Amino acid sequence: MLVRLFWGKIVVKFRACALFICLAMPVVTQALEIKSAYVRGLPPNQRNTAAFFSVENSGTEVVELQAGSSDAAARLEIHAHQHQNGMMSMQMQPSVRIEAGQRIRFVPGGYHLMLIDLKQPLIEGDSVSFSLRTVGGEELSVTAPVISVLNEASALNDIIGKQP
Ligand SMILES: [Cu+2]
Repeated sequence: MLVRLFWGKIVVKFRACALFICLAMPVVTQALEIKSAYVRGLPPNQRNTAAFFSVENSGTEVVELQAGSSDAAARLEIHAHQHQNGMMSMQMQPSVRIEAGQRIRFVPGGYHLMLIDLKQPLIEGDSVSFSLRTVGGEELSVTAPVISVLNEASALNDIIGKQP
């Protein structure tokens, strides 16, 4: 697994099988790219928060993305927002399916990665590491800045606004 780290941007590429054990088969390379990740900073009495980012599958196969873990929180869950009977609620998703070539945005009101039972308050300027997994067993490590909910407009715009 090859991990390249840029400013706030993680690229993880992995090969489905090693060359030497499958010379007779095409080498399948899958790639997930996580961009513009940030973690929402909330007042210190809040025990939970969320991480937002965009994730693109530039590979040729479907990837099922799952929550991993973080040193900053007791556990991580992927949630979706749902409207039901005029109420908005969050529902845990065991995984999120990302088709080949598809980009999914984790944004407020949509999919988001919940950091549940924070070990300490997250303050703007901190950075938080967390992981995501694929059903195939690959792990993606992400380090994201904490941005206060009061200042998140431009970070959110990076996820929503500037990408095709
Ligand atoms: Cu949630």
